[in-house]
Amino acid sequence: MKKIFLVSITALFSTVLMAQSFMMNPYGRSDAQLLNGKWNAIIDPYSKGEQAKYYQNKKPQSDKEFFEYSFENGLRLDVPGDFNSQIPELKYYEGDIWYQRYFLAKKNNDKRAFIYFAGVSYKADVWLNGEKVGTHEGGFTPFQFEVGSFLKEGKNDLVIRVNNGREKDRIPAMRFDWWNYGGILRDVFFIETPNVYISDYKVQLKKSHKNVISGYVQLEGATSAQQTLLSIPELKVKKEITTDEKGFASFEIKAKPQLWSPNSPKMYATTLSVQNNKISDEIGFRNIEVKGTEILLNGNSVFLKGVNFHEEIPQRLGRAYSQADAAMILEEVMALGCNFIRTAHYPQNEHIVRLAEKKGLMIWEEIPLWQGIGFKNPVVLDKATNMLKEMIYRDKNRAGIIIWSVANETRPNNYRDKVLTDLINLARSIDNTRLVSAAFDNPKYDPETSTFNIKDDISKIVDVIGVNKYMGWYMPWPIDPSKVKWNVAIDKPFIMTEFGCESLYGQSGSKEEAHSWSEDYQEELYRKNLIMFKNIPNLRGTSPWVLFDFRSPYRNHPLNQNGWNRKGLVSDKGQRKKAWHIMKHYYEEIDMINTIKK
Ligand code: GCB
Repeated sequence: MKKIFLVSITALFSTVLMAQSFMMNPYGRSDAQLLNGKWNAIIDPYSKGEQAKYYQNKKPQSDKEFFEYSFENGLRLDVPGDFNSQIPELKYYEGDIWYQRYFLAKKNNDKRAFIYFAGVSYKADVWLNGEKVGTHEGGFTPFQFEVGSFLKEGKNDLVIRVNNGREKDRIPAMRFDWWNYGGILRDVFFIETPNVYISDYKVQLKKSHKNVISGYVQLEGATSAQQTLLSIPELKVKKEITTDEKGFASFEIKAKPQLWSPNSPKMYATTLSVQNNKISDEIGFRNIEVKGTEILLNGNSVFLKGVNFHEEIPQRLGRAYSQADAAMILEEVMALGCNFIRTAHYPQNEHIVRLAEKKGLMIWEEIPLWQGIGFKNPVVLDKATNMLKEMIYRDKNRAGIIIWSVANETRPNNYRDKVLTDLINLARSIDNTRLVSAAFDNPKYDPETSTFNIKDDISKIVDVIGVNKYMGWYMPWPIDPSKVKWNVAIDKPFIMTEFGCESLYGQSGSKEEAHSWSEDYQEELYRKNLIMFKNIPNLRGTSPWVLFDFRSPYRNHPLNQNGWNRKGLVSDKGQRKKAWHIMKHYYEEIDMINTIKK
């Protein structure tokens, strides 16, 4: 039997605890009941519903009464799922949609009750039995409301107004290159817990250690010390943790887990329990660090063989929301030979993140601070802060996540620099076990030296730099690709987080003419970029833009785009383009070189 002993459960743990806006891991709670299915819906383009009190869901009670709305016998929408792709009339709809459903519950004073939403885009107002229970802004992270005091014995009436409009102080803001589907995008749960329950926990390897599991547990509702049991049977960990009167305890435990890595994505069944509340998870243990220009996974240098994708199933036209959707996307990722994904441009659903981790994919996760953000407006910092906290809060137990990214292609100025600096510091203060990054499109080419350089203070404070550069597309090749040099963040790891070009599946044309929109041009562009990559001394990863063609009202060429971004390596119908094979071969070569090095 392995000898496991407790190092300390005192305040060794320095992580800043965040204000809790939702409980960890509804998928691992036996007391969580899904409220998925068909919901009634009302389309409300003039936002009339609040004034007309749709949330009261009234029906005429007398001869004189009538209401100019009804949730019955009208539109029915699937939850989870975006509303835009469910009926043709909603294809480009931006505005309010009201959702309603009933669910059965028991009034029980020994229990606490919550409605938990895994993701609603973009803003949600929630009423239960005619009473407002709360509001949440931000389309890609979970939130919950405690509803015990609103609950009725028997039939309960749940109403949600969802608004997916674009506004200047929203994130993302007015214009961006994807279709931002609206609706109750992800799972909805009704969760009943005991009065004292586990709201949050972190169980990960201690930074730079291979045999110390460290973390914390946070109970809700505790007013006195409690015994919480952390159990990882395969590691013979069975640890009693005593929480303080605020329900908190940090811990460190000696253990020798087999480390998680792409070649061996080992996960351990883990449970936490207090009194009659229990939560199960599967947890991997790994270290991720930067040393000079190397990214070290468990002390070994890794090259990130990546790809970007949106949370979208192009063949079905709509947001990805299920385990089956995650399997479809990630099967295509694995086929390309990847060990890394960038979940562009926002936290994608937990099914994707969890399955990616199981498949051994390292993950770059980011918040949707995408160009054109209203950095001047102080509320934007508050909103971004909240999104970053919620993202890290949700995924801090995922060994697969190695990088938190705070922004994509934002331009330097004092307002933006202040916001990004605050976010980077925040990410580090919440979680010191991962790397912090951002994607930059502003390295500039100097024709005199044939070299790319960057002038951006934010590039100096990230752990790893991500660069999006569309050589051969938005920027014509200034000279032969083999002669283009890079001198960008030369002291740290560099990931080419985006490169690529448009091409319509099946279209043949000149490999030298961008306007051929052909697979041939795309294939040649990939070849040339891979040649140029040899001149990036600190290159530690690549992530082409993008795995699948995706929907985007930004893209209006009538023949070749028609509302689609065509930079996919795979078409919207799932067919692989010629450039896919170039990338696949590149990743195979990297594997071969690594095998020889060993
Ligand atoms: C970018 C953006 C990405 C776009 C892409 C493009 O730089 O980060 O969101 O979709 O370029 O296709 O232009």
